[in-house]
Amino acid sequence: MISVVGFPRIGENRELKKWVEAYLDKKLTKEDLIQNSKALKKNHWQFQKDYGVDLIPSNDFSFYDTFLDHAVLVNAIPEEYKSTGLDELDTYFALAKGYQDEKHDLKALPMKKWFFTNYHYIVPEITRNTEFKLSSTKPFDEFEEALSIGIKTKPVILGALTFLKLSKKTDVDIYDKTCWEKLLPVYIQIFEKFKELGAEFIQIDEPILVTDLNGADIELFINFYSALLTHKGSLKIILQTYFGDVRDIYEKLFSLDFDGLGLDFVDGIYNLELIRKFGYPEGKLLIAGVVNGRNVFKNNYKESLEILNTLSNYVEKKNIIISTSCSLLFVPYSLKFETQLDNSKKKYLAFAEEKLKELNELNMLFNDENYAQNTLYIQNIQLFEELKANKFSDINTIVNNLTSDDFERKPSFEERIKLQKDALSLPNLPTTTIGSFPQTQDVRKARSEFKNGKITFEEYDKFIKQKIENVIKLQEEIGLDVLVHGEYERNDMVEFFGENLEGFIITKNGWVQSYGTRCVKPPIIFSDIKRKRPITVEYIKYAQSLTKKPVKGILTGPVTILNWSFVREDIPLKDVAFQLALAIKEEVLDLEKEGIKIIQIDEAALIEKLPLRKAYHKDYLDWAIKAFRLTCSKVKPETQVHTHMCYSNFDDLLDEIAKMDVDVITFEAAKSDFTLLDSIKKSNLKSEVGPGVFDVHSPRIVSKEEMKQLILKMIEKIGVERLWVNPDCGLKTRKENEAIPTLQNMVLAAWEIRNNLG
Ligand code: THG
Ligand code: ZN
Repeated sequence: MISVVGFPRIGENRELKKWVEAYLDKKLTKEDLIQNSKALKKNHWQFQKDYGVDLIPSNDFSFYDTFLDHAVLVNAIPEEYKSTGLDELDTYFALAKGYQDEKHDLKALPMKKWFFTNYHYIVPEITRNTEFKLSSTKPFDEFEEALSIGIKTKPVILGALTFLKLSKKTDVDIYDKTCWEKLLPVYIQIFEKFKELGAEFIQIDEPILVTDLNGADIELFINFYSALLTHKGSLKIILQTYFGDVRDIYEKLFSLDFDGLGLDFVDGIYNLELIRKFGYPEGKLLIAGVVNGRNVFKNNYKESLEILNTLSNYVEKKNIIISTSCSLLFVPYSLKFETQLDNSKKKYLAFAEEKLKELNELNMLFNDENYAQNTLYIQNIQLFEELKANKFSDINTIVNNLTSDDFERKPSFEERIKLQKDALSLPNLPTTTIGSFPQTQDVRKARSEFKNGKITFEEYDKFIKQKIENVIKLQEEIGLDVLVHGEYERNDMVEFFGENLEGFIITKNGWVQSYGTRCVKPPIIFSDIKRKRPITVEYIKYAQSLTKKPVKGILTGPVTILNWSFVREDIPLKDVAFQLALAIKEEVLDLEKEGIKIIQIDEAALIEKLPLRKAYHKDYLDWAIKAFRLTCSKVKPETQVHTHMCYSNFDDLLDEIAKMDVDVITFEAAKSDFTLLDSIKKSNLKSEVGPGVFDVHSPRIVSKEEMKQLILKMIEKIGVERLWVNPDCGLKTRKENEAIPTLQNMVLAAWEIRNNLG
């Protein structure tokens, strides 16, 4: 049998994104949005059925985010969103995007990264007043929609522990029986409803089980599911985990009445050890995740079959269901659109569609006594032999020849910062931006016309230079101290470097959902990374030629390029990170040579792939920080190195971040409390800091007074000497009429405080 944990929902041509955006823009009716989406879901179910998938997921669709869907399902939504008079769908979008009218000013609920992926989920809030009750029919409607085309799906429901742990809690203790006992009846009702509808399998997702669990987590889990599973009746309940192994709870799961366990054997190969050590409960299904749901490389059949064969020593073969390691949400749809891609590369890749085929072939081989003679198997072995011959070339020699000098910037921060202050002569509270300016329609149009050959390079280049001229003038008018060139030549901060470095595959249609309707197109790291030529120097140099103020050269750091790309699985991440670092280092030195005095090496995603278990943090941070240091160890002391980090929930990691040894770090400030600034003060971090004074993700125009108060508070916390004034992230997704007034107010706020300080 074959199972799929979840399927991408955005549509093979991002149809859903376009419909939802059009609906929110009032350019598509509600009826059309709903009808179109129904058709899309049916397509996806039929598609999986045609590929022979037995356990086809439903309720993995979402107009925005499945975590938010679940919050709505169990009624974990704040009261104020219910008093708007909006209908169910518009209330849902109000939660996701915010809502304003004469009487309401509702913010969007916050987002967080989903484990170590580049997907963001919406974080609901649970309070003492949250009244859990079944409040939506979405999972049941979808089940019936699929039934109407003759497909009995496996509804996917977010599990209680993952839901409770990853929501924001205000004045409630989730471990208190009175909390989770109120949630239990909702899950029981969900079971009842699916029994009525004639469902056979239900998949309960509990990825939180692959993180470090404490005794209370385990107790809660066992209590909740012991109670719930007495209500399952004829349903077969699969406990689905992914993104790692379940070492903290594995053998304790045996006593629970689940009908099957979904285990990840890609990110959680230790699950195999657990089975070896503790065995497997008799008669239960094992959903064996062997096809990687979050990378785009072909499956190694030999390795997968070895795993499956080992498993069959502990589990009856008929009870082993071949599956994806996690939802396919994290990979693009299909290679069929990549017509420009040479087969010598394409043959190593598998997107969602090709992964369905792999599941099918693995299932066939696993059930074939003589699979070793099967051509599919033999061809796959050959493919991986070729790939082995195609290992990264001289990386080991280069990396082994690096000495501690290559990672060490000299002299010390204290000495450098003095030299920099002299060289730059910036005022107190220097003002700057993170790098990108609004990517207006004209910019997107010019880029796409250039890519499609409708305009020449000369025309495109002239356009970009004009944009740079305008943005330099604009920043001078606003009165910013450190300027940027605006990044008009870049589509995405990672894809752009992928396009301009050797070793990457760039896809035409390899979109994956990042949040809501927003997608990214991660480049694929395929072979040795080399810099063919300077990448950013010309435009940054041009920008600097237009002004006497310092222009900050903006680059993307090696760890962020790595974490937002698809990376080969047969080469250690560390090696790839170091190769990237050496390429970025060349760019850094070229910028410096051309007279750029401030260089920002963005590490927006430095800790995104931090292992989920604490025990493995050190190793990751060691090489990640080393890779960063490699990029800037050789710059002159008077050249100022900045970095920018998004999602600053790195309170616990400040001493590690201190090891990056940067001169200035800008980051997203904690939304309302300033605990991070307190932590910074207590940590080893010496850098100057620019905690964002406004949230770039909101269209709101922020007043001078509001930012003044904020800056004063920051001064109180951290002192005026090391404080910069800047937004919390790039302005790329803002409109000009939103960004410019707020920037003006920001600069005025800094000026007034500066003057008062004398
Ligand atoms: N680049 C990459 N990953 C990221 C970010 C990024 N992950 C985290 C964060 N930033 C996610 N934020 C966004 C913000 C905007 C968009 C995508 C992710 C976006 N995408 C366009 C869209 O969906 O319409 C597509 C790209 C385009 O056409 O320019 O706007 O910055 N790699
Ligand atoms: Zn950012």
